[in-house]
Amino acid sequence: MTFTACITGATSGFGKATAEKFANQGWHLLLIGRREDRLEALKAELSEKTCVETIALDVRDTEQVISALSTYPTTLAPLKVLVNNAGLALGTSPAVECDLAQWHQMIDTNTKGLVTITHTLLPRLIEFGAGASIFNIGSVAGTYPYPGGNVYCGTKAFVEQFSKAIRCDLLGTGVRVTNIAPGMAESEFTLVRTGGNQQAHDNLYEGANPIQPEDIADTLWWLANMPDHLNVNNFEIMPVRQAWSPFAVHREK
Ligand code: NDP
Ligand code: 8X3
Repeated sequence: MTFTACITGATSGFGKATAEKFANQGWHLLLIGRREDRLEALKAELSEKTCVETIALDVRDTEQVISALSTYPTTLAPLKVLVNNAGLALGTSPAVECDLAQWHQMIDTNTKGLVTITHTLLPRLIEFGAGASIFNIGSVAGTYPYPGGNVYCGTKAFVEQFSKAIRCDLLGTGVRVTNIAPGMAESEFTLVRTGGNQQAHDNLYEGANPIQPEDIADTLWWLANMPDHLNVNNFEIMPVRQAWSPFAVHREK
């Protein structure tokens, strides 16, 4: 039997790698992102292997999300997996120096957008029943705060708690929910966060052997294929070369 995965943020990084992974395994895909040219290029690449539909939209646009997803493409198999991956960090400044518009964009994308997509597609996942999965891409930033993480950390804490809370509501439906919390991963994430600073990107990942998007795609594939009676609540994954620091202490002289 063929299934469909809906992946938000499919134009780059984790989302693109996950689309490729699931397509290689014969799944149908419903791909979402803002950059239409990239969606079309991915569709052209993957359509040789499977059935792909794309929707160019901004997950922050609630009306557009509801309208675009209100009719499910007839070409696609039943929806079994939703990967809520679209998200971003903007800036690394201390809170008082941050741009409020960037804070709002992170909240609107990482939390409000994720909630809108989930609310819109939830009836289809419940209809599928046992074995359906929602994979919410959180972050280690949702658990471990760091300087300059401010609102980004807050949005990812929301993703974790929302994931656990809707599990309570979905009890009895068979639908699974997992918060995936990756650490340092090499994608376009740092370029986006720094406004295109290639040097910052290179410096961050140099010598760190970071997570690659394909690692997350493999993880999601493994989770999607777990026996139906199991739910991984929280999946935290870091590069071996990344760990925690001691608490910072400000000492008065
Ligand atoms: P990328 O920047 O490579 O990918 C982000 C994706 O999100 C893009 O496809 C982008 O597409 C999409 N996106 C961003 N804003 C919107 C929007 N408003 N509407 C629709 N799509 C949007 O980064 P990653 O692959 O690394 O990030 C994927 C997720 O993983 C994010 O939620 C991120 O917070 C999380 N994460 C990343 C880590 C890392 O170190 N890289 C670690 C832990 C978590 P487009 O611009 O075309 O809309
Ligand atoms: C991305 C990982 O550590 O840059 O979510 O916040 S981190």
